[in-house]
Amino acid sequence: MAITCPHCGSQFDATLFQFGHRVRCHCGTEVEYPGTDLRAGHIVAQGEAKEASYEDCCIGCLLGTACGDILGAAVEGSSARDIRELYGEIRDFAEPGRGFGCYTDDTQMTIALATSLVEHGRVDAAHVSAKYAEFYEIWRGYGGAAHRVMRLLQDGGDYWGTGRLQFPEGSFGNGGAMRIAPVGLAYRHATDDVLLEAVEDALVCTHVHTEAIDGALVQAKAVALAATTELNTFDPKTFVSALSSVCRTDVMAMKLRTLAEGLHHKDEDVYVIGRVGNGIRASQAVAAALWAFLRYGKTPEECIIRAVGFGGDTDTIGAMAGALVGALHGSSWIPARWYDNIENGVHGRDEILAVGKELAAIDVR
Ligand code: R7I
Ligand code: MG
Ligand code: MG
Repeated sequence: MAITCPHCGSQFDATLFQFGHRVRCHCGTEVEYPGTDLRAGHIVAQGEAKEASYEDCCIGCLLGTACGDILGAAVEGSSARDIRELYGEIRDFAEPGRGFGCYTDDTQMTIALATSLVEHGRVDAAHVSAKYAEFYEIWRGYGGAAHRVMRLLQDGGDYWGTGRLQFPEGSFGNGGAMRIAPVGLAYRHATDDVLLEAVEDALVCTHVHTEAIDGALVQAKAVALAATTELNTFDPKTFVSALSSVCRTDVMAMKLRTLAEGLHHKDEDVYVIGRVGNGIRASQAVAAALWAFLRYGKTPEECIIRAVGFGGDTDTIGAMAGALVGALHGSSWIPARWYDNIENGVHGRDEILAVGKELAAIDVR
């Protein structure tokens, strides 16, 4: 798309609007990003039930990931209390240093995985590992071990070995779960065993620890269920009990039990998050994102805002909660103040939309 400078008439490629909604023309004029007409008239009020097409669920899932990631990135590592005292609620994107509207590793790896699925038709460990390395940008805020792994993969390292470089049993970090949503979409009709194998292959170059795999498996299954659930039949209690049957570790099973009890007793967020955690461990961040979804999934924008408000690994919890509400609701709920400000350069918003569309055609069983 070309954008015209209102002062001198020069034309810009829209990809120049990578980090914000303004660009400076050579004549000195600040040219505003005009937004997009793709979504004109599609903003739906919070809580308004609207069935989305499956294609829109895929787009919503990827864009929801980006929105949660960008919203949470400004306060990653802050406690819920600090967020509350300093900001009240985080409802708008902020400038975290990387650039306004700029996503982090969570979204970057999610788009890489989605792209690999679209190109290969299913998860292929070699293909997807190479794709992560191709998309990798050092300044996106990757976890400690990821940098070394990505550099080794870029230099032709063996993806079967890189997952144990830092820790002998592999990383229990949430870097697998944070990016797994596209697998849930593409394998929505697969058996749990087929889904598990896909999750393991999508994670093998970075996360081989059983907790990291189990967290990602639960998140993938949750996305698959959300994307195939009719909005008006979404029932949090049924949803969490369906997840209990796929998890394979005691730690994840216990967290899911805590969520089910929390729903049953109508527990406060602070109590539930205090029990399941909000940290970098896969089981913690997955449980926290799921709690946001179970508790606030009917109101998607609110769900992401609450997820970020839980504190801790806020970009990741926000990204995973965003993937879940997007899979359930599609994309029409995304407020313009978020949508218009998602970075839109290389691998940016327009590309996310296009990949989401293509992902919808994949149905591995
Ligand atoms: O899991 P990973 O990709 O990190 C994802 C996080 C998200 O919050 C992103 O938003 C980004 O900020 O990073 O990265 P890893 O390096 O695999 O794991 C992250 C961290 O978890 C490590 O740097 C360790 O501090 C910790 N960790 C472990 N510590 C001790 N023993 C992971 N596994 C272990 C372990 O086995
Ligand atoms: Mg991140
Ligand atoms: Mg994070």
